[in-house]
Amino acid sequence: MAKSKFEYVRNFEVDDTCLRNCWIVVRLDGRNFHKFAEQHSFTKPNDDRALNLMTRCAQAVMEELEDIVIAYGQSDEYSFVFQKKSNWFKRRASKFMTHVASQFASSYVFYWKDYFQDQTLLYPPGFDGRVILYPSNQNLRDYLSWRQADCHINNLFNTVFWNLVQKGGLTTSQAREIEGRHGTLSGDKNEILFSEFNINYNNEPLIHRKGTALVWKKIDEITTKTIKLPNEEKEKEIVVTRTRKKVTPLHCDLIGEEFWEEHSEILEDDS
Ligand code: DGT
Ligand code: MG
Ligand code: MG
Ligand code: MG
Repeated sequence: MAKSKFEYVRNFEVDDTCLRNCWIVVRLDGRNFHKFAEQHSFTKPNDDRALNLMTRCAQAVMEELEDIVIAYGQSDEYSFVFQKKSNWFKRRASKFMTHVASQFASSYVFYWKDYFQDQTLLYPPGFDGRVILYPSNQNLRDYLSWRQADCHINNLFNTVFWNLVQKGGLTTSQAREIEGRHGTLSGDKNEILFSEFNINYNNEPLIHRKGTALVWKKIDEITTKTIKLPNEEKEKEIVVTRTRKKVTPLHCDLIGEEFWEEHSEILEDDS
């Protein structure tokens, strides 16, 4: 086909191909969720409806898009890790970022009512996205460890803070003052929870302490099928086992070795 004289404008598009052999991570984060959580009456410090909705959206992203090997989420954020050999959309960063963000955001609205039966969605939420490339397995593990450590630090802080307010009857500024006095030492925060509220932090729900990792798990799907053999009169029932891959949520430690030994397939292709 003959080219129009306008065709040259295409040359203004820039190349944003992700470097080969690197893990491609897309992280989304809710836009102004401080306000969104207030307006939709999220429970403090953790709203399980909101956390489970985030995970439902991440599951949709993993199932709809190609090549995601693991996702990790906490608070209003989710990270998606694409295979280092992925050639999806010729590794164009903008394609990865925009497909993840739009699929996630539309899922958030689509599945809202399944998690918030008594709370209408008051306005359309938005999510920002970024792409980060990690050249080594260690870098990728450190990235996920960083996000999980962030989950832990924030959750410990928030658990102390909201116990001081909700059960201790302190004002938010008094609670902030006490947390400030104890600095960032987690031992001190554990101590406040135990001595003041008889809470052992280690018994708090794993989903709040560890966040949520989504991985592919092989499951055997057993069904029965009715077949008719050519030489036989009667139909026959046979059992068929099919192995399918299913997205599965886990609330476990990602920092130590155990997870990576148990799920060695995630990092396996290290060439
Ligand atoms: P941004 O990301 O710069 O647009 O601003 P925010 O407000 O989204 O800030 P961010 O992402 O650093 O912090 C997440 C906010 O979301 C934080 O203020 C608390 C809120 N949030 C997340 N999960 C929950 C929850 O389960 N319960 C409540 N009450 N709030 C939550
Ligand atoms: Mg942000
Ligand atoms: Mg946010
Ligand atoms: Mg956030």
